[in-house]
Amino acid sequence: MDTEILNALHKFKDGYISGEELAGKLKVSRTAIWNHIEYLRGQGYTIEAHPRLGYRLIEIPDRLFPDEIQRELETKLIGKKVWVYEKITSTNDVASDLAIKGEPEGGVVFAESQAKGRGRLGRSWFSPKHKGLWFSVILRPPLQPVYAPMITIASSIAVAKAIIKYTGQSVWIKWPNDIYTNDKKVGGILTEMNTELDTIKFVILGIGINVNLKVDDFPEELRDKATSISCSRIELVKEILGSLEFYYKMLNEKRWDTIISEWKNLSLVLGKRIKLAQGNKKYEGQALGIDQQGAIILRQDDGIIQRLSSGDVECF
Ligand code: BTX
Repeated sequence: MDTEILNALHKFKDGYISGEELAGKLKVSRTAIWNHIEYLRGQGYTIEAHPRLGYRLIEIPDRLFPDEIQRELETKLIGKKVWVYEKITSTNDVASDLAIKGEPEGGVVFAESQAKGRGRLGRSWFSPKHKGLWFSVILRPPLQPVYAPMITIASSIAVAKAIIKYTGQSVWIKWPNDIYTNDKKVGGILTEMNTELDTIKFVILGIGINVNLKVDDFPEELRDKATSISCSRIELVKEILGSLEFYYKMLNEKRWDTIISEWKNLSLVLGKRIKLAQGNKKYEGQALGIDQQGAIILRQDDGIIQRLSSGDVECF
């Protein structure tokens, strides 16, 4: 019922819809409509009630309500089913449990905050309440596990492009999984995979983007290196889900050349001198590009070409 009332309010957003019309459409009393309007107001919706004209939706709250995420969402797969939690450990864990239970691909788990949001190698990911997009997508790509790093690459392009399109800001990808703007990290991707023999059973694509955080909201140790974008989370997430679907299709069609060339246009490291750390191992040289399995190609000063599939990069 609340969904139907919301749909009607959205439809008549530029004008009013009378209580009588709403009651007629939904076959309930005007008092019932009023009660639902009050409930929606309690949820944070600003709804004007005019004695003669009826109701008008003024503003939606900054909350990741499934109704708002899915409204006019132009995807066929990603986000057709969503779960939204106020607080959970990590969206990757919850999405993984769902995938193990057989949930098909395309489902997305969102959290308004994460108690144990994580990055690569067990690092923690700061995920404060209502100040970002913390979500995980269940995917079942028909690819061999060696191509899994390409899922991170394609998704980083999808996220970067969606942010550029929606905010107009310059956004870059720092290989392999970070999203940068203004020389600081604004988001990251954590791709976790469950395999069987030589096939991927499922992938959990975890995405974290800082939205509407102020400098002081970050813990001290992140202030110099992290940043945030300011925009409507709901609108941005719809843009991202659409973009993810587009690049996921490209990935499943193995259009590696297109993915690599799009990555090059957005890369923060391409052509630069970089230091790459892989645990205790350190490499240094010029980043020449990535290959079809998402590995970075590095030319060392001694001329040796290294192909590295993971690591932390520092640019000069
Ligand atoms: P990463 O290993 O590349 O980066 C982790 C590092 O980033 C941390 O050690 C810290 O220095 C820094 N950092 C932590 N939180 C933030 C933040 N909010 N903004 C900027 N820098 C930060 C990056 O891993 C992958 C992150 C994926 C996060 C998503 S959120 C939804 C999903 N669930 C989950 O638990 N993780 C993913």
